[in-house]
Amino acid sequence: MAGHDYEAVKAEIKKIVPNDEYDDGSTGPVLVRLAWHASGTYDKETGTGGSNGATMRYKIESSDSANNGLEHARKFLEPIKEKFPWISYSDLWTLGGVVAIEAMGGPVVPWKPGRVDDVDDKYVPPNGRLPDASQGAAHIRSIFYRMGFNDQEIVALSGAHNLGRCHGDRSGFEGPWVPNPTRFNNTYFKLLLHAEWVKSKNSLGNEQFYSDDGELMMLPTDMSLVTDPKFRVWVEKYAKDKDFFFNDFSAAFAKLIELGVTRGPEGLALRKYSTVARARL
Ligand code: HIF
Repeated sequence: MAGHDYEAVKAEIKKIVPNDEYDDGSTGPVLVRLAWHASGTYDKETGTGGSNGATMRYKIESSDSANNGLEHARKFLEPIKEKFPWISYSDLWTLGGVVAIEAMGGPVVPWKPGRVDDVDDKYVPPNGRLPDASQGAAHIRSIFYRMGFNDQEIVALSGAHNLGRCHGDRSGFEGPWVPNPTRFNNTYFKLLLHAEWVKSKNSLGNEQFYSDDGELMMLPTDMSLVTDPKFRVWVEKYAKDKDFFFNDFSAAFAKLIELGVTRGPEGLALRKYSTVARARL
């Protein structure tokens, strides 16, 4: 929005990414997960959910078990909201993911400001719209097609599991996907194709896949990207060509964080279901 210094906000977010007291020395991965979960509730048929509104501030959505652990990401961003009270949470959470990706060596993801926070919990999307990691390709497709993504975009987005780790107490899964989980590149795709993955129950009784030294993991949903032939084509391309992956990832993540954002003539997001706003469309 005119007059607001988004570069100053980005600089402050960049400063909080390195953090010796948090996971692998970085808040970056959990910031990326917050941006994605804030956006990934979108349903293209009804136009509900998505990043506009920052509805995860409301208990109905923050208490969806898929969002376990994201309170950390929201807390990391809170001092920045206090410093720049004019920025909406919905802009701040999506920008947090974008800045974190770049700070960890990933591509620049186009980001536009202007999202508007909802003022009550009237439009919180129902729980259960985010993916279930214990399932396979059909489930991933039904979740991401609902948001309007195709197979290529689904696989491109999946490269974000190059970042961070699973925490038993948050999701019931354990461990990182790659040896250096705070550096963004295409290692995830290379490992999917070239490491030996063995299915086994983790300490919480959930099935996941382990590398032979037991240090790395893949979720059942991750493995379906190589067992499903249509997904696998893209895994192979992204494993071979990092620049190609970065380009596709950047476009797909930019699309993800725009879900549910209907912009008016000046590019500002329209408040949800405002009859005046909708009549103007
Ligand atoms: Fe994740 N994801 N994700 N994810 N995710 C986890 C962690 C991260 C799925 C499940 C999980 C995407 C898609 C899917 C990140 C980013 C993205 C965890 C572990 C689970 C279980 C949570 C925990 O225990 O802390 C499933 C089933 C997905 C559909 C295939 C996106 C593409 C990969 C959209 C995406 O961007 C990030 C980053 C993390 C790491 C968070 C952390 O705290 O380190």
